This record gives sequence, C-alpha cells and structure tokens, in this order.
Amino acid sequence: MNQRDLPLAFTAEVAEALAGGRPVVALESTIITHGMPWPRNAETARAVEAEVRDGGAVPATIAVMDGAVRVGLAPDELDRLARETGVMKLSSADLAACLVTGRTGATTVAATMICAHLAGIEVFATGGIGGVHRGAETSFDISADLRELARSPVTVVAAGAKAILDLPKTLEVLETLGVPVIAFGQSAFPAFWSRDSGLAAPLRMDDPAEIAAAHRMRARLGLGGGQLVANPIPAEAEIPASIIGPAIESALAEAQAAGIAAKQVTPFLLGRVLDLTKGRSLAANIALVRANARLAARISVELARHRPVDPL
Ligand code: PSU
Ligand code: MN
Repeated sequence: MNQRDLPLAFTAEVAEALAGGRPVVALESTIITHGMPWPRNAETARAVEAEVRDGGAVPATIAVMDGAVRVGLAPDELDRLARETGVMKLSSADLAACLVTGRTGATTVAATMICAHLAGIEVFATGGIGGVHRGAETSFDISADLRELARSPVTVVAAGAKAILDLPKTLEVLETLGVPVIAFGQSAFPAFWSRDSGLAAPLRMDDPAEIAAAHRMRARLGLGGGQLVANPIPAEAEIPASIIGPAIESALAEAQAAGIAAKQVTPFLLGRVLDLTKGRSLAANIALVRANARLAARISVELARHRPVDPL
C-alpha cells in the first residue's frame, strides 16, 4: 500500500523527521480527552511532548480530525482537542467510521498503534494500557488494546496496567497472544499507580538499546505485533496501596451499581479514582506518563541509530 493513499496528515516537523530517519515517538489522545480533566489534560499533553523533545525525539500526538489521521498536532490543535466535548473514543473498531463521518476522535492505545504503524512510527508512549477487566468471565470486557498489541509492530511504553483491571488475566491473555511484556529495570510487573503489582513480569530489560534490538529482531523473525514495555512509576510519585486500593474498590462498586459498561468503563473508573484520591491519582498519572515519554524517546533514539535490515 502506498502511504500517499492513506488518510494521514503529518505536521511538517514529523514528516521531516520520519523522512530523515530521525527518532519519533507517537502519543495517544484518549488520555487527553477521556483520561484527564481540563485544563490538566492540556498541560500534561504539552509536558509529555516536551519530555520527548528533551530526549532527542520528535513527538507525534495522534488524533482524528476533519477526515484525516493527524500525525502530530500544532499547539492550538492540541488545545482545541483537550477542550472539546463529545470527542469519540476510538479503538480499532471505530477508526474508519470516525474518518468517513468527519467527526473528531481521540485514539486509544489500540487505535494509536494502528495509526503509528501506518505512519512509520515504531514506538509509542502512553499511561497505562487497557486489559482484561475484573469480572471479564461474565462481562467479556477485554480491551482491544491487547489484540492490537498482537497485531501492530509498535513498541508501547506504559506503566503496566491499572489495578482497576484483573492483572493476572491481563498477563495471561498477553502471553496467549504472543506479546512480550518487558518490565524496565526491575523484575516485577508494575501496576500503574504502584511500582509493584505483586506479579513477576514475564521479561525484564535494563537497557533501552536491548528493547530496540528486540523490536528489530521480532521483525526479522516475521513475528507480527508489538512489545509492551512496563515502566514503573517514579518512586516519588507512587501511591501507597493503602490509599489506592480502597479507592479502586469503591470505584468498581459504583461502576457496577450504575450499570457502567463497554467504552464508558475505563473513563468512569479513572474519574472516580481521581475524585476519591482527591486528585492524587492525577498527579501520579501525570508523573508516570512523563516518565514513559522519556523512556520511549530513549528507545526511539536507539531505533534510529540502527536502521532496519532491508528485506531480501
Ligand atoms: N490509561 C490511562 N488513561 C486513559 C487510558 C488508559 O491512564 O485514558 C485509555 C487508553 O487510551 C486505553 C484506553 O487505550 O483507556 C482503554 O480503554 P478500554 O478499556 O475501553 O479499551
Ligand atoms: Mn472495554
């Protein structure tokens, strides 16, 4: 497929970086529209972009606007997205419909992976991935993020998965799908607001160059799909289990009582945990997404130093 036939609209900065083989990091937009309240969402989006730049890479925040996948947003566009209400939350299933109807859409991890790959971007930073929800054995609520990790060859840097999910089941599904889950710099799988979920991560790496090399090795082996890099939240921003645990339990009980389902589940739980922790969860969320942007930039720098081997 010719990239010119795709509904992609690049900023000049991102297009030039990609053409020159320089490091680029994709960033998602659902965290802006559905994950954090205004105006902290806009401040965070700008801060995350600045972290990527400080790390020597070009940030490409991805969203759908005016019938195109925007790869990189100008500062005023980022602001508009952060303020706008009624933005669609786009997962794999919604992307095409949003493009043809001309609506504004924010990309989840799944949709951002699809767009990043089409745009030629190999690494992407976010807060936490979606996963297997608690009670999935009856609700069947399993995020499309997991299936996309198995399909799109993009390395995703996240702070693990949120403890609102069923983490053992999330790790099991990732293993079934053949997705490498690599804890960065420690052996435990991190749980978003806490550094240690109490579960061992399947793999551990301490060097961004190794993560980049594993990304390229997967391509050489013909393995589709990406890698999940689980980067623990900075220690100073961690929320103790005694505070986050009860907040999560209350949020889950409220969601169930209110009959919250499908796409509303994750935004509802994040919003309630924010209120119940009196904003502490938001400060943690901002710290971890910034840390993930820094690590993603380091990985993208390594990827740019080693261009892929041409296929025979
Ligand atoms: N993690 C956050 N904030 C978010 C999300 C994850 O800290 O807003 C979003 C991501 O975009 C992720 C999505 O892809 O939630 C998962 O939604 P669902 O569980 O409906 O697939
Ligand atoms: Mn879901």
